[in-house]
Amino acid sequence: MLKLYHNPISMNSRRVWMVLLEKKLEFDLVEMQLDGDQLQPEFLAMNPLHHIPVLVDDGFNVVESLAILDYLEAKYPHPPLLPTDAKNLAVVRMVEMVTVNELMPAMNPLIFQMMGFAGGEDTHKLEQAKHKVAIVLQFLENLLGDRPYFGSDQLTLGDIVAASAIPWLPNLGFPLMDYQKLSAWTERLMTRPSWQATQPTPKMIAAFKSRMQALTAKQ
Ligand SMILES: N[C@@H](CCC(=O)N[C@@H](CS)C(=O)NCC(=O)O)C(=O)O
Repeated sequence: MLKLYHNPISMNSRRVWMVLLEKKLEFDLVEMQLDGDQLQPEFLAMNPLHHIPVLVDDGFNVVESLAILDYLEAKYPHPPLLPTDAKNLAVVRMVEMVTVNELMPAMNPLIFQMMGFAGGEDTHKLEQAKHKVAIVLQFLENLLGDRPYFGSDQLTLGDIVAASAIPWLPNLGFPLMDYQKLSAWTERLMTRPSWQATQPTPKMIAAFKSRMQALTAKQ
């Protein structure tokens, strides 16, 4: 049985969880609190970098969310979540990489500010972050074009990776109405059972927020 070590608030874990659901695989979820449990020897033995998500498949440990998605796609190819055409595949990979390498790091200071974590009040950093988010959103809007999903008429890994981040943006001061295609795409994603089943509740967000406030205040 597949086992996913995750936390329900983690965007990096959520994309793996969504793919498991989209592929209708059977799996167990192990919820990590990230309050130090990720530093325990049993967890470090699976991932010495102490990050979730970790997927365990029959004794094989896979770390790094994008590597996990590729593993799942290769091992469980139905339904396919990667296009084969060169340009469409490039679009999917661009969305994955730009989300993880550009958008999410830019969202971090905004999340820190929203959550009231220590260090979330650096105005210069916040302005830079907002500028970067706006550039990424316009880039993704153009990349989506008139198709329902990134690089495809069907859901792809690109959509799932972007979906783990973009729907948070209205809470961070980026209403998506300036990006009409992305806004319609977000609505489309939100109707999917895999999105709905993995959406953290306000109670989970509040619990995570107070845990992190306590942790960041200690540092
Ligand atoms: N590049 C990694 C990032 C994973 C990551 O940053 N996970 C965070 C939660 S979202 C984590 O485990 N933080 C706890 C820690 O690093 O100790 C991936 O995509 O899987």
